[in-house]
Amino acid sequence: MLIKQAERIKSSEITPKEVYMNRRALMGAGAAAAVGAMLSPMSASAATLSFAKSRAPAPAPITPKEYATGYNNFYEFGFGKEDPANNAQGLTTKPWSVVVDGLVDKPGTYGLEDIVPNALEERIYRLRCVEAWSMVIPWVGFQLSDLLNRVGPQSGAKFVAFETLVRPDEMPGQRGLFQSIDWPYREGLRLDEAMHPLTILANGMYGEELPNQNGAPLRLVVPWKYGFKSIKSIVRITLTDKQPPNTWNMLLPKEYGFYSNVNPKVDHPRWSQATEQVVGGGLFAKRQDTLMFNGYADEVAGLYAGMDLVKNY
Ligand SMILES: Nc1nc2c(c(=O)[nH]1)N[C@H]1C(S)=C(S)[C@@H](COP(=O)(O)O)O[C@H]1N2
Ligand SMILES: [Mo]
Repeated sequence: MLIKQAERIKSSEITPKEVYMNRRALMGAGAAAAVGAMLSPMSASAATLSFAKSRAPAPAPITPKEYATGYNNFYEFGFGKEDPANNAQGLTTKPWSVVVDGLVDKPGTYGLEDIVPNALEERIYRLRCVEAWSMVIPWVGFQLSDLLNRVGPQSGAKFVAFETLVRPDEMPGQRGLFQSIDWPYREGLRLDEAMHPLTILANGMYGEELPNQNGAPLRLVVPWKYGFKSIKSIVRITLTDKQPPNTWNMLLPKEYGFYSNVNPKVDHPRWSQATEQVVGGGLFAKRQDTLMFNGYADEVAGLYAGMDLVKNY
């Protein structure tokens, strides 16, 4: 695994710490509304989001922003870790709409402004990639349950399926003759996982609008599951009675399951999942132990009571 080295990051990519801290202090002082109602199609690119402080447990330290925005997986923009930051800048994210369909009372094509509520929250979550690296990211967003409750899941709905944009002209990873991935990138959750209060849709991070390489303008974040469950740049959300297909399971079913809960005791067939490399922790940072459900066992273990987590990997 390659870790981006500090000297290779342009200083222009880095938000000076005082600016970031001042902005946070401003928010804390209740000035959030004055900072602006962001994310409207008209908002400036450097918009700041307004949000409430998280009450969720905050793991520390937060990954430096230049790593979280410079070392990414977003295969629509290429397989390399720096490809998304290099290739996603031209993605059109405004306007943006999301199709909500399937077993819901209020299906439709919703503009992003109708999906994102006025009240946003900051959630500082661990992100554990199945490739055994991790970060700690301050997301800005809202509970997926908030949206699902607004559209009204019908009684037969048991799963939620998600799809990413397909746009080969702006997504170079979707071009070319030899495509192993059957686009769109797809993911899914059981309805109770989707309704869990830790499951969010994020439209920002580090107090700002979500960068394209991190899944702008709207991505899922499910902190107790491997990172690939947290699907980016969502254009479709479908309530269904059947377990939906998910991209990595379609590609390599023996290696990647539907559940993909972080589990240090269930190794990937080709590597151990017992430990992880902290990205941005310094070149000589020791690997740290991976925690069951990525440290969120108190909150989510109950969802899997009685399930065999070796079979349901
Ligand atoms: N559409 C889409 N979503 C995706 C991916 C992808 O390739 N395409 N990669 C996943 C993987 S493997 C990880 S680890 C996370 C990385 O999120 P980040 O780049 O914001 O850290 O996004 C996930 N969501
Ligand atoms: Mo990942």
